[in-house]
Amino acid sequence: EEEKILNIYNWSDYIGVNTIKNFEKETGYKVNYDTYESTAAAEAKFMTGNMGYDAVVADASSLPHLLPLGLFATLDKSKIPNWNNIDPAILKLLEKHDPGNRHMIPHFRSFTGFTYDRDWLAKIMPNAPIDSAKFLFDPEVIGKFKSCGVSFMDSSLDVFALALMSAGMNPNAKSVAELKIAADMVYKVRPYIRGFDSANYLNAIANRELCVVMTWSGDYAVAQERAAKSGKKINYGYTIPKEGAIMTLDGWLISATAPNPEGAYAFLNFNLQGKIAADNVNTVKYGTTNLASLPFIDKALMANPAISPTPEIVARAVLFDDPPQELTRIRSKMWQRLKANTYSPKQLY
Ligand code: N2P
Repeated sequence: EEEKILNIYNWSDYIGVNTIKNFEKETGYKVNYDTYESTAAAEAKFMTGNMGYDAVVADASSLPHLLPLGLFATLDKSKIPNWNNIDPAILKLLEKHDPGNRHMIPHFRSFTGFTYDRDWLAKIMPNAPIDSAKFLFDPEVIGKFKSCGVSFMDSSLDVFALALMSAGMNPNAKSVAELKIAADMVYKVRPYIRGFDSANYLNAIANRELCVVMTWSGDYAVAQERAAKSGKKINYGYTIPKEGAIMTLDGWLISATAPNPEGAYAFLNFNLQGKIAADNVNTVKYGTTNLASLPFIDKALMANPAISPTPEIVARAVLFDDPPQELTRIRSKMWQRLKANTYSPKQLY
């Protein structure tokens, strides 16, 4: 008998500890599982065309520019009977990026914000504006945390959006001039930022290497759990800024060149079972997109507004627009320069 192989590509730390093992046990598939640590890295892989994966996870807001490239299959929903478990409110939001919900199966929902060490905060600046995105972009404030360690996500989309939001502007930059405002704001606090990373921080926080970390919701709860497991008592807080809540939806796509599309359907339908979707949430601690998962999610996560957002947070949530390619190109250039410390506010980038 031929070996059944399935090739998956997902964000790092973005699935239940036992999900893949359970799928292999139940179906006899052998899963090759690869991970990535930034949307830019994932998109570069997608663009190679024949990437060799069957199912991948992507940021839904990238779909308007990815779908026209024909890289992903139109879903055959007759092969996804558990589709009905998906939260219809999430599907409705997702239609902004994938009209008719024809390509993407939602995985998690997250918010962009920051994690902070409450004890450091109390020592360094007890009256810090901790509920505001200004905390990250006011040099007078964030500068005080330089020595205990500040990191920003390696995601220009998220960082620029938070910067604009903190200035009371629309987080979706609509022009080069708005991008420039955001880039200049990052430039002003650049001396206080130790690194740009969206993956290693889970361990760095738990090791007390950082005290203010731009993260997605849920990550702080994972870091806290890791710290506790290694016997450290760290008291973390998480802020979804009061100025607005940037919400990201991530979901599964089937590659148009999948070596094994049947395997992809089998896995994605498996992943939509309430119990499995809850296992994913209980490990990753991001917001669920699956109604059937609700009864199986840890109570503490259900009660945590960073993970299970209140109606008030959802009401002020903003989704990313897919910016025109030219703006994305300029934003990436600015970002490279900001990271490399070669950005100059006197030039465009
Ligand atoms: C997983 C990061 C998920 C990205 N570690 C949130 N959009």
